[in-house]
Amino acid sequence: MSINISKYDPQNVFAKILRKEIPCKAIYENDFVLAFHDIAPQAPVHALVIPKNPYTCFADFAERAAPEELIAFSKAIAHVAKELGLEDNGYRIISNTGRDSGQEVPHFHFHIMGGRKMSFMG
Ligand code: DGP
Repeated sequence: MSINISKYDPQNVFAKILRKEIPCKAIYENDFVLAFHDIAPQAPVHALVIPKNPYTCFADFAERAAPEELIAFSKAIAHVAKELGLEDNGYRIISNTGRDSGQEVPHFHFHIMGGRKMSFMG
């Protein structure tokens, strides 16, 4: 599937989750951020952290987000990883950006994965 990261699509699945049009298993929420469990986990623990504002990808977020939003997002990732019990053994955070990365959902997000030993790429 080819995604368009130059223009935000308000019908993407994470926009629908933010509008509560479809459910999610929420983990954490504040004014800027929502975190929830991935529907197709690639590890024993697999969460997604998304900003509430509409950004298509990491570059869009880095360029347009306010400083307090950037800070809140970073802190939320660390907070959620700790809440999920990943702090001691460690975890992986990744954000796919654009077609070649495999980004499927065109609303910027970070994956948090843990609960098993990771190989280099998987
Ligand atoms: P990415 O390929 O980086 O865009 O990852 C998108 C992730 O979103 C993928 O791991 C599966 C997850 N996902 C897709 N649709 C849904 C959904 O409806 N609910 C939840 N919780 N996760 C979803």
